[in-house]
Amino acid sequence: MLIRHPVPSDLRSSDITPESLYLTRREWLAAAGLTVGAIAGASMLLPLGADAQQPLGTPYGLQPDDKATPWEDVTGYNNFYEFGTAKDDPAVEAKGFKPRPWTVKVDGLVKKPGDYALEDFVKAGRMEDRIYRHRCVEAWSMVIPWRGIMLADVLKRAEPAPGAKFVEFTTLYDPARMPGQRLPVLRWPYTEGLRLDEAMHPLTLLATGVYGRDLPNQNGAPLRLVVPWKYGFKGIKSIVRIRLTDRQPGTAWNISAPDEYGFYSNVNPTVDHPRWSQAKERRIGEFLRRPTLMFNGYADQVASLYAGMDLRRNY
Ligand SMILES: Nc1nc2c(c(=O)[nH]1)N[C@H]1C(S)=C(S)[C@@H](COP(=O)(O)O)O[C@H]1N2
Ligand SMILES: [Mo]
Repeated sequence: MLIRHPVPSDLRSSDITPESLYLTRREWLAAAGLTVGAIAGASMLLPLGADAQQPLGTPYGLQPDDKATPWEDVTGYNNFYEFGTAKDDPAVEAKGFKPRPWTVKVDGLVKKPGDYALEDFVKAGRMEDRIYRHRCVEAWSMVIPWRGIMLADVLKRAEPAPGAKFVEFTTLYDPARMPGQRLPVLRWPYTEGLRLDEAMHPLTLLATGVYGRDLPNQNGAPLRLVVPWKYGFKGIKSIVRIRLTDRQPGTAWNISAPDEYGFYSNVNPTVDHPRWSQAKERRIGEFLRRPTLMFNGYADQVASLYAGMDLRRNY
């Protein structure tokens, strides 16, 4: 079963490569009797047994040898310091977290601020399944089938005021439910930020699910940001507030180590982290390291946002 999704107009279908979880690209093309052009925009398939196959979503910016990272890794190898600093902590420590009921506040420089129950909040946009590359600043990567809505739709509903230039996101602050917040590892609550044009970009998602299911707690239930051309820490989890501002907001990692983590944090293989190279990455589940791509492979879609900027200074 193949499904087709419409693609935002500024994403060319030639940028989208179909892949399958269980066949190589060549085998899959041969089996389907199709050429690359003919099936651009087709879905990846998740094999659920001999006769049950579920579409994973539309691939965005995937490379020919990219395969969706297995569910076990996507939901078992996480960064979520509110639930511990080891990669296998969040899956265990977040088990009892209750992500509902949940309220999201949209405020700051908007004409229509509001407090929304999650179910109403997501009505701003159309739910989509999209498969994105994910690159962590620690030089590992995954390919993740997200479910979510475009942040642009949420912002349009709020109607940004003329002075709005940035968007600040805030994670829930509740040390009783998020035990990691009792330790001073970061400034709590975790915050993140985007320039308004980055936030409005059609690739920028607010995800509510992964692999066609609601987000597991360890992945940022019930709502988290996904910005596929930036390092993973920009993808703030368990968001309770979205605030528009006229000034660049402080962000958790930039405040904790400004020389190591900048505001932009665009994936850039030519600008190393002070303590390690960013030229290569380890795809979780693979042995050999892969070269890292400029803007994580999304340069055609996003490089124009940074025209004329020195990306070495604005890291
Ligand atoms: N609130 C919050 N959001 C967060 C983090 C965190 O510690 N707290 N970790 C970030 C980092 S470093 C990464 S790589 C991604 C990991 O998302 P994943 O566990 O779903 O792969 O979440 C980001 N969002
Ligand atoms: Mo990360």
